Amino acid sequence: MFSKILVANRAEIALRVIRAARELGIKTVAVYSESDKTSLHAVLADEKICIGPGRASDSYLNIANILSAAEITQADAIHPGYGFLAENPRFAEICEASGITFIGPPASIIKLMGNKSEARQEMKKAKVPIIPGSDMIVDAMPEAKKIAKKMGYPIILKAAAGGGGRGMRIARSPSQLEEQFTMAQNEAKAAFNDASLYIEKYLLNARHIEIQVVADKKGNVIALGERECSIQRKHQKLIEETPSPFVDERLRRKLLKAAEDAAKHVGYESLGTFEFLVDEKGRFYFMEANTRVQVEHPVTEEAYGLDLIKEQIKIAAGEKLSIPDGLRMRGHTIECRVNAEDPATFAPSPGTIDFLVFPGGPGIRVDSAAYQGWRIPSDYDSLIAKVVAHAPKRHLAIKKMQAAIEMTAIVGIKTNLPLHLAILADSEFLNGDYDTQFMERFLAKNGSPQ
Ligand code: MV4
Repeated sequence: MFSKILVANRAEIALRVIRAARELGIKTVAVYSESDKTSLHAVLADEKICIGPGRASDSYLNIANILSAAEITQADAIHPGYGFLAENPRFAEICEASGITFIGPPASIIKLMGNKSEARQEMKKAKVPIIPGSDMIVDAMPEAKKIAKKMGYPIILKAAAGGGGRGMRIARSPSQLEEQFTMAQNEAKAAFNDASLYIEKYLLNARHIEIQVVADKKGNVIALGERECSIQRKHQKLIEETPSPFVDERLRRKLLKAAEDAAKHVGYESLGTFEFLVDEKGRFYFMEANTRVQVEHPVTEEAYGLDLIKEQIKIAAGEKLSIPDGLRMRGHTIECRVNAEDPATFAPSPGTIDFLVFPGGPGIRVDSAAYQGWRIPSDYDSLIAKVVAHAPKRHLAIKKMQAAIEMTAIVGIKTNLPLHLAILADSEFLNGDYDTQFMERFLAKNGSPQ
């Protein structure tokens, strides 16, 4: 087992990794930027080391600084968390070349899944259904039009180097495609330094459902239920739940089998998430695979009574998968992402937390690095807490979450707590009869609750 893990991340996920490492008896090193001097991850790790200025590209994205920190502190493994360098194959490769274990899949798998167009083709080979679309990168308009005409509109242009909804554009007609194509290419070039686009049929009224996979280095793979992730705004998830109100036992078996087949086909190792779109008829299609721990991993942890981060660390150290094969999820689990943002504009609302009370009690979990008196830096994303509720039934989990959100107090900054309360009271949400267009309809109906 490792003796010291460097956590190449910040805030709640850095704390989450530190907690798991402590339980395993492993020492931790926190890296922090100049704007994170008073952040909890820097305070609670066994050692800390400053890796540069607040701006992420100068600190949490600076590979040389992070590797120097690992060498100085003699860490034998690096946990990248999510975001930042978590899905950078070059970083994973350099870690391995320096004799430091990257806690995640091999660089080759990160690279394969990072190209969303190649990942699609690989899944096709594994006989996992993919959304109808182009077999390759589409570089020119005439070809794009030909493919779109054959599939029928609407279509969606996606950046091969993108993912998570970044660099997507919808076209509903040949003239819209004409308008969007070059813009999408330019955007992809600017955002990812790679203009490559692929095309898919745009599926309306679908659900975004993802499957958690855990795989060890010995070829053992287990798929751990679905997470319903259709409640998103601008491709940022707001609420996730399991089981999905839409997924019955038959569909679940098929989704789990597809994710397991996919993972086995590529020789997957570590934690991974396979994202699917599921249409009204229960037909499902692979969208993309994420080779990191997800923000919403606690939903699966509470449903199965597992610690996925401990599992991930043990797998990276070469241990055999220790999750029993027939493990079943229990009850219903919901997560609300609490963001420091202006409810009217959704703009980040950095500042000092003057007063803070988090909820508790049976079935409530809060993953957060926030504390009273903490000044939230403006350099990073606005996630400040994940509130997770677990109960025997969906309606009870919703009630528990409502009570938990009502009993949360965050003073000094603006948050999306009122938005969560409004969604939890929405009839479409309560029925469980929602899809990826939910937030659009919700905001058109209610405006933005404050
Ligand atoms: C789609 C789609 C419909 N058709 N692709 C968003 C996240 C990224 N992983 C892919 N996403 C989507 N891809 C096709 N071919 C719908 C989504 C999508 C979505 C779209 C609009 C508004 C909200 C959404 C929420 C989840 C997924």
